[in-house]
Amino acid sequence: MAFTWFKKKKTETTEQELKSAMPEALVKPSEKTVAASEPESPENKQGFFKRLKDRLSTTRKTFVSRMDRLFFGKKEIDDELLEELEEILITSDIGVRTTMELIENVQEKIARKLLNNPEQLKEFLAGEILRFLQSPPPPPRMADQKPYVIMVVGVNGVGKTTTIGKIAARYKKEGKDVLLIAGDTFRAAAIEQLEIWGERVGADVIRQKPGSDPSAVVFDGIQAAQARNTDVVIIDTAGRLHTKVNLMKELQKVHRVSSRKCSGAPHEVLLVLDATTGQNAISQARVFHEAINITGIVLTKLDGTAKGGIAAGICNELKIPLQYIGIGEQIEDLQDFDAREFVDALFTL
Ligand SMILES: Nc1nc2c(ncn2[C@@H]2O[C@H](COP(=O)(O)OP(=O)(O)O)[C@@H](O)[C@H]2O)c(=O)[nH]1
Ligand SMILES: [Mg+2]
Repeated sequence: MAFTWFKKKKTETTEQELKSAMPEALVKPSEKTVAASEPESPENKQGFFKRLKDRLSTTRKTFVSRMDRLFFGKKEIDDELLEELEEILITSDIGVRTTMELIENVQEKIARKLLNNPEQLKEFLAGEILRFLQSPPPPPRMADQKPYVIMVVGVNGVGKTTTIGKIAARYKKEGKDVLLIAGDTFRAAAIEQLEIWGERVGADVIRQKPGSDPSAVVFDGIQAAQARNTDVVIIDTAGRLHTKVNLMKELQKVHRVSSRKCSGAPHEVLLVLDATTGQNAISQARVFHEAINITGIVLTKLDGTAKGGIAAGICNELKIPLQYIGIGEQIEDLQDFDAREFVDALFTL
């Protein structure tokens, strides 16, 4: 879907303003979810976009619709309007730093007479948010690497194991063999949960008993993948240990063991962040990124949260590629992050 928002003519914008000023109950109910097994073919692109839009509806309501209501019927950009705008941006969890940057850019444009009314201001904001979201793209996948090793990290409960299941399902759909490694040995339930996902998607799980050394499980797992000529290996890791220092040391060791066992591995280190935690996600990312080099971020639970603005803060403040977004608990609820689509989904009614 094209990013048509900028090009809307005056008449269309007015219609849109009216629509967004309507009470929420009058707004069309969200579209239905598409079926679980639908492949990401061009014909289904629209279905995927609809689902994204549907799942981002809470963020859209608290962010863009509030902005629309603030701008509705106003002819000028005054200090009061800017103050309210700042509050909307902060409460949408775009982040203090990114909000300040946005407001400063807006003020500069106003001073240079380049922004003269709220309509232009909204266009400018959508463009700036798109610019923030266009963070560096994830490094290209090395298709010739076998096994291709993906390590998944993040604090407890953010959605690591669920994301692993979803990613495994995608690779399986492409016809690849996938092996999962139960590196979260800290909790017995974590191993069982990964096994359930393994069964669901048809991937073997390499595990040892709870409490064993995760690096040993990873060593075994990669060895098994090499022996079986497996295409993709995904490593689950712990999100909590007795201390944060211990956790980081353990992750560094898992990283080291993977690269020793398989040159270039882990080829991807994905950090999973939970959108509902808002600003906390940014501080988590800093801690993990300092300990191990994160290659991509997975932002989960964007469905049902009003804090989706965090995506812009993450991209702008961390400069780590936002690779996937999680928009639900089901297998199909993982999408490649596409900045343009994301802005479209937020700004179009
Ligand atoms: N709504 C929603 N829930 C999610 C998403 N991803 C994961 N979850 C849920 O978050 C909870 C914790 O997930 P889990 O994978 O166990 O997290 P882990 O501790 O990091 O491995 C589970 O109830 C998942 O179903 C998502 O994108 N949207
Ligand atoms: Mg887990």
